[in-house]
Amino acid sequence: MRTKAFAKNLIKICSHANRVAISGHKNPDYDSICSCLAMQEILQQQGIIADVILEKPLASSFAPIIKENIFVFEPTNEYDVVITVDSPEKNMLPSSVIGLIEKAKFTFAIDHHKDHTYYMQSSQVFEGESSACEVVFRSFEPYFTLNVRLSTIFYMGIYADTGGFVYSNTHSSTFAILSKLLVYDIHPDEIVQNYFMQISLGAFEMFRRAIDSVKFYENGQIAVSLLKNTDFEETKVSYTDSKMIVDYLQRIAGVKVAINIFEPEKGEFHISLRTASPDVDVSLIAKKFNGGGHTRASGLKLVGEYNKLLRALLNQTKTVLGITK
Ligand SMILES: [Mn+2]
Repeated sequence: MRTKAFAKNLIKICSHANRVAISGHKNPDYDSICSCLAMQEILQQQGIIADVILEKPLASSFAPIIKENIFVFEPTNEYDVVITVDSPEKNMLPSSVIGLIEKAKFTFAIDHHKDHTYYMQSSQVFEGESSACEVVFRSFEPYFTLNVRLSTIFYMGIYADTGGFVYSNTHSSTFAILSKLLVYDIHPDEIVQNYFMQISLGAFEMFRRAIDSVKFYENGQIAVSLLKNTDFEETKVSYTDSKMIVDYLQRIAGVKVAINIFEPEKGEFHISLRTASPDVDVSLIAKKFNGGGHTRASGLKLVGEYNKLLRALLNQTKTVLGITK
């Protein structure tokens, strides 16, 4: 349900607040960062100063939209209002933000995840919408004036979460927003080349290693890649820069589930699940292990012995695929 009251109420409460904090999820992606920055700019247009809280400085790939922003990394102030974006669960937030929520008078969540857990006092969740950026755009449209920077922010968030406007979460409403953004001189070709296509040499080295690691199961229906802790130690490449493999294996004909495993810290496994099959829901695999996400793209974290957890992952994947034997 689209509620205009949410935006009106949020603006009203923020305009009476001393301090407003905005946060996305840990290990932020473009949609998370961009929806934070969009909220910050929208509030600023309403005469409200808000801080965007981050766990740690961002990778340089976020450069075009962050240079004029000051993030708060270790909040020492208390905030009377906390707004979260793109975060379906409280435990996905930076720990400092969880502390801020406990002390805040008013708390709001803006999200598009279908497994949103309604952990804030007031929530605006449009399930299945392309991105948190789209939810922000639709909810707050009466309260902002687009400009080059805000249009760039929305474009980058929506581009990222729709895989370049092709995932099943891309609706006519998404293109309706894009047509409004492209009125401004935002150079989508340069944004896409410089921030989504171009990769560092380190990212390429990790992609090469990940490709080399791929194993197939169940007659090629399941593909598994693994970047081990030794790969991270040898290359010194960050986890964020090692994820190029994530959207790749689902492209192989016959592959129904791509399981991409990363071990940035010894014994701690970050797992990204992808599918391009319309009849497969990878969030059902992630949920089994307390992970979450979307039908086509989900993630989870596991700690333990690799062979054991791989077996558990494969078993649950087979169940989701309806493979009984
Ligand atoms: Mn998102």
